[in-house]
Amino acid sequence: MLFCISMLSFGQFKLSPLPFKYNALEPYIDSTTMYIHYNFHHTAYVNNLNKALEKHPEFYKKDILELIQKLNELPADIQTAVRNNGGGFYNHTFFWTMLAPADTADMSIKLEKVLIDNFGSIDTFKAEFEKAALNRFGSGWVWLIKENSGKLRIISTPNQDNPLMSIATVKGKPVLALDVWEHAYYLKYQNKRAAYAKAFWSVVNWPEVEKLIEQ
Ligand code: MN3
Repeated sequence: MLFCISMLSFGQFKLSPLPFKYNALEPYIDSTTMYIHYNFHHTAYVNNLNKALEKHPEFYKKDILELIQKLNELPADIQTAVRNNGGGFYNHTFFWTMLAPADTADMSIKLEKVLIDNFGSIDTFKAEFEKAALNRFGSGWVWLIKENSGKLRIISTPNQDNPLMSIATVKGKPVLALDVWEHAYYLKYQNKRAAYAKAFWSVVNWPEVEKLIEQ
C-alpha cells in the first residue's frame, strides 16, 4: 500500500518552501494574505497542474520552465491547463523570490545606475511599473523583463501568462514580477491596487533582481 502511494506521487510538481515567514512582509503585505496566497492559491495551481498531467504522466519528469516555454508543442488537451496552472505554479514560485522581509533589501548603486540608464530615473521606473499594475484590466502580472538586446522593459500579462511562454506577445527574461490578482492584496488594500503597487517597493528583493539582470 505504501508503495502504491509513493508511486502515485512520484515525480509530480511540488511547491518549494516559502523563502520567508508569513509575517515577514508586514505591514506592506499582511501575514494572512501571504498564508492564503501560498497555502491555497499557489497550492491549487500545483495541484491542478498535477491533475491535468495525469493523462500524460511523462511530463511530470520535465522542468516547469520547459513545459511553459513549449506550450504550443504540448498535447492539445493539456495546453490550457498548463498555461493557467503551470503558469500559476511558475509565476508564484518566481514571485516569492522577488520578495524580501520589509525594508531589508536595498537597491545597490550599481542597480540604480542600470535602472536609470533604462528608464531615465528611479522615479520614472517605479511610476511606469505602478502604471502597468493599475492598467492591467482584471487579473494578471506586471513584469520587468530583460530583452535579448539586454534592454529592460516593463510589460504586463493577463491571468497566469508570463513573458517566457511560447504564446507570449512580448518575450523576455523576467527579472522582477508583481502579482496584481486581487487575491494578492484585497484583504489589506481592497480595491486600492495602486497603494499595493506602491507598498511593493518596500519588500522587493533588489539583490535578487540585480543578480537576474547580470546573469
Ligand atoms: Mn497570486
